[in-house]
Amino acid sequence: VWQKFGVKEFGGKEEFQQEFIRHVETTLARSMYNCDDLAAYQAASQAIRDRLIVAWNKTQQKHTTKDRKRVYYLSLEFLMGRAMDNAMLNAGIKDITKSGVADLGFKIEDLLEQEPDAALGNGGLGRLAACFIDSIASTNYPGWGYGLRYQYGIFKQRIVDGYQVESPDYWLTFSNPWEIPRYEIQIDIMFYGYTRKYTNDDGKVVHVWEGGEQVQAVAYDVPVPGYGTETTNNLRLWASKPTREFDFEKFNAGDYESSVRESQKAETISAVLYPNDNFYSGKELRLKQQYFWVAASLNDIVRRFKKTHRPWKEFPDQVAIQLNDTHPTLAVVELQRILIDMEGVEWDAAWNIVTNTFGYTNHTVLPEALEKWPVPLFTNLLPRHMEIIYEINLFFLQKVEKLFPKERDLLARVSIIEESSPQQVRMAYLAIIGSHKVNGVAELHSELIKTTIFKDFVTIYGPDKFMNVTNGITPRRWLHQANPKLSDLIASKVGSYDFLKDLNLLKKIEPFAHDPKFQDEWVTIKKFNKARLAAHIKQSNGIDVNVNALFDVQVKRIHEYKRQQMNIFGVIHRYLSIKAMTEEEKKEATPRVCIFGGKSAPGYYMAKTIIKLINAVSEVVNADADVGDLLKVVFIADYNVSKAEIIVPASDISQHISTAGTEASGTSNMKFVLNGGLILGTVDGANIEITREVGENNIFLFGHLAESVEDLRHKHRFSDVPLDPNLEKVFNAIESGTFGDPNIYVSLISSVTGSDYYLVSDDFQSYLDAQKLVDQDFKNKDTWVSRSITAVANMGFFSSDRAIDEYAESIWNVEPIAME
Ligand code: 26Y
Repeated sequence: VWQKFGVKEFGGKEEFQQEFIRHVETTLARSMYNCDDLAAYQAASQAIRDRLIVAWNKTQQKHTTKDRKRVYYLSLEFLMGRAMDNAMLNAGIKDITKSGVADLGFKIEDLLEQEPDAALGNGGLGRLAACFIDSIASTNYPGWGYGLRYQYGIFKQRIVDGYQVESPDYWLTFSNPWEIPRYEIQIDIMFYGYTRKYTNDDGKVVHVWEGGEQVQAVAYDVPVPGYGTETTNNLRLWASKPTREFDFEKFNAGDYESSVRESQKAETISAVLYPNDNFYSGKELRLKQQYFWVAASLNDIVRRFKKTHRPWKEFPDQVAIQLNDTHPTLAVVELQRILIDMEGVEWDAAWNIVTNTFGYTNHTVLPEALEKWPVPLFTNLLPRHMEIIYEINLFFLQKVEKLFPKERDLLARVSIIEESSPQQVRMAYLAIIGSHKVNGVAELHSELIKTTIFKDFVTIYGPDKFMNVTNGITPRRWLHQANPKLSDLIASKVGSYDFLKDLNLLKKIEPFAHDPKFQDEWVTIKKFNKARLAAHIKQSNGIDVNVNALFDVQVKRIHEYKRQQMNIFGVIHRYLSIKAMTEEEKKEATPRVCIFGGKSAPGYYMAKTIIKLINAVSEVVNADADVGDLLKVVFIADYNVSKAEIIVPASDISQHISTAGTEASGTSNMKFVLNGGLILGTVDGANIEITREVGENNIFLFGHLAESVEDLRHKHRFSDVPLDPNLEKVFNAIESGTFGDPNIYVSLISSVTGSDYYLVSDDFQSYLDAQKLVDQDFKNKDTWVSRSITAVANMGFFSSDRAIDEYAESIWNVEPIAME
């Protein structure tokens, strides 16, 4: 039946089928008799995409005629995952599509599996950008995302002999129906060269930048359909191409090869995503990517603004630009350059426009993740930008000196240029100075940046420039799409699916937390989701897991600060305990399945060692007949958005156990609780706010607090802190060869027995205690399920719609534009 909800204008099932067949026969040039799942996926996508494009066009026209302020979200990463299911659900056409393809002999689930997972991001930051553009569209804000169209997303991970092995993720093998190439939108981008200045006829000093290498940016547009609204926004991704005249001379002179080599070099700019999460490595190509993307995006934004024939001072009334971390900070400099060098705006007026346009979001306090570009590299690649940075810095330091004439060290501390050798450009400082608002991503994190890394800037600007916007997740993908049965059950009590647009309506299920029938249905759905994951594990790892066991999950990038090593040490401790149990004791024990997943940066030795240990433990434990169903250990290879959609709904417990003060927010914590899993976590990031919302009885917290971390680290440095005795037993087991060659784990162990920077030993006992509580509480099924329901009922705050409303209200000053 055609639902009223089909906001993206499908006439109904028959019309969909006609479109589907037309695309098979014409777009794909295939016959319906020779149409496999891949072709069917492509044809169905084309049919859906056509609808999105109609809605996209309407939306863009509307936004242009309304002529109101737009927001641009600049992110080097958009971890979108698959598009088809999301497009159908957001457009309200899943039912007709599903039954439409079924009539033609296809299962929708099989078609969905054909789509490659668009993994143009590393982890939390990239997925946040994807959730945010979903919310911007769903809440009817006029807003675009700008990013890079990497030909290779984050590498694919395989596990060979327990080790991570990377292979390239060429995700564009078959044409991508979810993008619209805009070959007509081509922007010239320059690198290198030199600067000159001269005095023009009016006696004005004019700066020019010329003589460098040129490449072209080509736009690819990805429609972003809002849920339950016709609003369809745009994600514009840039690809690099050689300029049309690339080496015409060489080509004419018959030097084809070097001519082609040059052209290939241009394409490498957008070829590959850097696979580092929370780790800076100063590669020139990365800076090139940043400038390429920023320059193309600003050119586009400025061109759109100029069409309105407004005076420049109105630019910030029409345009808000959000910087997703420091990666797009060059935009600050580029806009200043456009205004003063190209448009003839005076410095001060231009700088006013710049600072009123930008907002900067910080995502980390880890020192190794802060971008600092060496001045020589910077000057060579972007000579004019370096000059402008010096000017920005000069004016800024003059202002600081006036405000604090006696504080000489302050100037060195806040200078954009770090006086190291070579000198470095501190991108975070440039981002702060170039923005009107700076925000952290959870309350604790936003406090920490004010009191630690950006303390001096609070002194200079006052506290109002700094604020918090706690992250959120889109309930469309992370509840409705990933867990349709739970979404349906919730809807049966809420009375509609309105909670997918107003997540606070989840409160309406709280009265049913102790309702036996509701509890039963809740448990049945969890079991179904666990069985779905168990089937996946059986298929990919060949391991049988018991769906009645407690599913304990930690999936996220592998990083020492996230402490997967603590988790696996805990698993070893559990294994040793089981080995020491009597048969009577075994009957009392709670069976567990410990599930891990996540990628390590290819060059991160310690993270790779952690993966190896997890797999080594898995091999030994799963094969040990003494253990049986009491413990299974699983490492799921190639964790990505699509796998998260299967894993997240299946957890009983998920672990978010970073050293306090290191995880800015975390967002998977929100996804797990929204799906009825409880958290075992530290007092860190958004765990704190989740505790406040769901109540402290419905979360398992442990470990030292952020405020003690510095002291503890100090102790490790200046005295001999004894190793936790349980951890010592675990290390003894590893060192005695229980999990294979102990030499592999020497540095992993000594990082703990040595300085223990991440306080694994300090938190270990507290961690084991919390785990014990989890085991006990899981036995009490009634209480467990009521806690699960209560937790979900109180997750409304963590919708990314709420986060976007806060950005819109307090940073962007943009308002929704309703369709119709
Ligand atoms: C310097 C560069 C190579 C770099 C690349 C990626 C630096 C950082 C990152 C990624 C950072 C990241 O993903 N941060 C995470 O952002 C999430 C969304 O705000 C937070 O929830 C999470 O705690 C934080 O680690």
